[in-house]
Amino acid sequence: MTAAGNRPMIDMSTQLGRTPIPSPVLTASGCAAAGRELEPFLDLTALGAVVTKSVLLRPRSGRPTPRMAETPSGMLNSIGLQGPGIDAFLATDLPWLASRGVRAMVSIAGGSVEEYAELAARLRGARGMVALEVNISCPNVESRGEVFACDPGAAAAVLAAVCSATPGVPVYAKLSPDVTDIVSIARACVEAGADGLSVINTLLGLVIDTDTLRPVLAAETGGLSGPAIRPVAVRCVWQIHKALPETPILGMGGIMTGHDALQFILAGARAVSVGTAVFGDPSAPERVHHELARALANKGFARLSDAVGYAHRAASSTDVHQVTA
Ligand code: RRO
Repeated sequence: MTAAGNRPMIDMSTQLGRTPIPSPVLTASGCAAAGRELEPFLDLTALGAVVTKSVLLRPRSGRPTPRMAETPSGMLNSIGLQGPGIDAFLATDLPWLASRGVRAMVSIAGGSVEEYAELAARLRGARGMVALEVNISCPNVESRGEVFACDPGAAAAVLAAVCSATPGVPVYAKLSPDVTDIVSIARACVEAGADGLSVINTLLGLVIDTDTLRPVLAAETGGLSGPAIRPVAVRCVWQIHKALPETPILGMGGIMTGHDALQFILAGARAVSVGTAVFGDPSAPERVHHELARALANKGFARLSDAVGYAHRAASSTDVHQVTA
């Protein structure tokens, strides 16, 4: 393996849908607003894309505080879709990303199929947007009935509406792990027109304070993220890639290092999002890119694409990738 300076020469390019991106590492929705707060810490243009906090039609203040709690190897949030709404997003956040040449994967969320469709229509042709992530899996909504990702029919209705409103833009459906059969939801989204799948959102959790004898979060339940959920996320990517090998997957859930990212790639993801890690290390997405390149080189891969889904192959005694450099 050749190396430039300390950096291995690995082809790290990949795609969002059919759109080429130079790095498989993206930010994760919800962990850095529209990306501006990460600018002092890393080169945002070198990332695959910045995935923005889910935007709604109208501004929203979110759920009451406290709305974050530490958990073993993770954290629980009940932000509740706080954000400026689509008008401010289109006037301020997206132009800021576009002016700096940062690729934006725009995350949208709504309370009805019509709201999702309207958001998609508002975003049609927006400068700087390279893909849409349709968040149908936020756990912090008023009722579980609003979690479209828990029902194949509801998930498909949202994806069909969004895809017909934004022709030509790769559309990813963000799935929830809190279902019995994630493959059936994934399949419904793809059959409805989704170009790819974001796997996974947070898991619904609860922490109780043993001093106050009450839930720590004002909203009671919240979404669990961080390394604690990584094996669940890798399992979901694995199951979906096995059933739908041609469908691009953006994997996420507790990625802290390049080796964590490599697990997702080997399970079948073509790209990954780094989320909770940025709270402790805002440069984590850039670091994970370089660590992933090194981990791939150490296993003898010349291209990221050769490693996608590799763990599904039967092991062989002549397997060059078993050699650690
Ligand atoms: O805003 C949130 O509370 C939130 C969202 Br939209 C989501 O998709 N996942 C999450 O854990 N929190």
